[in-house]
Amino acid sequence: MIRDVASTPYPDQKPGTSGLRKKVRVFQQPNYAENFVQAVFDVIDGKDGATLVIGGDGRFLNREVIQVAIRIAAANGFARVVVGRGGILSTPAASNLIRELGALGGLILSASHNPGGPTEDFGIKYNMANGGPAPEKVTEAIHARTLTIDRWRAVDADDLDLDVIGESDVGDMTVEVVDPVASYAALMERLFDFDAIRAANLTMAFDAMSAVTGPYATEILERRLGFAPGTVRNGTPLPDFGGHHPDPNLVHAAVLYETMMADDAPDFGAASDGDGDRNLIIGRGRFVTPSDSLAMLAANAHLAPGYAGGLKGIARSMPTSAAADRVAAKLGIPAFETPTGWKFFGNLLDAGMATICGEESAGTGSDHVREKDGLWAVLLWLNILAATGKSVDRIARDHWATYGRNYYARHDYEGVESERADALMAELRAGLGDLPGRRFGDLTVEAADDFAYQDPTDGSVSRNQGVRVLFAGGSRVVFRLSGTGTSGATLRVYLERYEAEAVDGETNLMLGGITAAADAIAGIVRHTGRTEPDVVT
Ligand code: VG1
Ligand code: CO
Repeated sequence: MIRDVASTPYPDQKPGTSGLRKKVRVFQQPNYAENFVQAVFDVIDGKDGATLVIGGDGRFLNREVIQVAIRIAAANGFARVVVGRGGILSTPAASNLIRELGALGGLILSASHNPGGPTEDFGIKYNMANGGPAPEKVTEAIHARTLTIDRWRAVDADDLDLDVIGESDVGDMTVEVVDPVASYAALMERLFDFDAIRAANLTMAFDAMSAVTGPYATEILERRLGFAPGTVRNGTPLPDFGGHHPDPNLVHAAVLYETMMADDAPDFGAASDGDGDRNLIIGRGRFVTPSDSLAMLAANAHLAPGYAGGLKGIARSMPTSAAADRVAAKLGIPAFETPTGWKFFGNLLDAGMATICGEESAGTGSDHVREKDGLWAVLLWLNILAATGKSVDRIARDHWATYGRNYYARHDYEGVESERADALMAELRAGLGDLPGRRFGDLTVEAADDFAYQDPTDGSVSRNQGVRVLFAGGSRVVFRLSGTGTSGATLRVYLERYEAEAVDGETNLMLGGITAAADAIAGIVRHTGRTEPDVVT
């Protein structure tokens, strides 16, 4: 029944910020997905008799890799695989299922906000028993195993029908196809006051970007909360996301932005990404940056039943603006600064040190699961709007009046030649010691370093997590290379300026001096040949 298939290693199976992401064509090479899945199973303990959750965002190759992973899981000792109907599970719903079922872990098949289709991207990520992405020591062990692997094992079995709810056997293992939405929607009903949201009679537009949140948003927003039919746009998951980038930002969700800036805009607008863990928040006439959203959600979370007891702490990734730190200070709770990527929040959440976490890249979440959660952020915003009776714009203005405003933008330079991007970062790192005291326009460098993080729960240290240049007065610029791209390098430049009083400025104008300083410090034009970023978020 169980077959060992001889194989040879691929040199490029190093997981990045969030799992292994490659072009579909790379994943289609013989043994490529099989090697990686087997390497995961070779590294993790406790498979005998255990449950594994499998699901993905519905992109091209999702179903094929699920069938392969089921056959390999059956040959590696698992007793049970639970898979979402149609192969669908949003990343936060997968995290929730792992936790609810007491599973050993889960395979999440997604390249998240990256485009999908035969010539675009695919990805595989392993999550642990706590429902969160494998920490660095595990992803490093998986990578090491991919470099020595010489076989993968599978049971001989036909493809399963993933579209019918129910159980079947694959070898000695049971596979259960479940409704991907039910237990996630029930969790949301426990956290938020659905009656109050319904009673507030708000209007809304939600763009699911032809990705995984369509079925979740339709069930929760339209069926359970009573928003009008048609509130959810692009609600059917498509293997190529309709040819778009399922990245909820002002560039790729431009249609939603226009809707929300119009005179007849609904009260609230939101979007989510390919795998459902990101969120974009736009009120009528008011875009809220993800860093501000984190701070505003944290400041008001106690208005939702799930957080009525208050927060234990707030964690943000290093490039995320310090707006959330000011909320933590006011609440008298700890603020944590971690490297980019959700895997660094897991230990803080498990230890009960933080309740709400967030990233500037439109990820926010809490200790209800161990992933960021797009719809969770949308529902918390709706709960806050319902509880306060205020508009999004009013909440933002009131927040800035209390805490001051962290003007913020991220400039992405995409598809830069890797050698050029590496040269830029190397030069930057080499020159860090000379920066303190130097002036750029009216900005004076106070400190500069390459961010390193020591996890307060297990003492593990992660180095080289991005270059920070801090200016006197609380402004800063951060430089790092993306760890989720699949071709060339993406340089991310994060710009931030704090103002206690001047909270009504235009972000572009307010960040002009820092943008100029960023180029003077890093030589962006000189190294990349680019005079403008490709994407500004
Ligand atoms: C990006 C974001 C990071 C996020 C990661 C995964 O990583 O910057 O904040 O955690 O994507 O998000 P990078 O290394 O490209 O900057 V998702 O929604 O793509 O799983
Ligand atoms: Co995502």
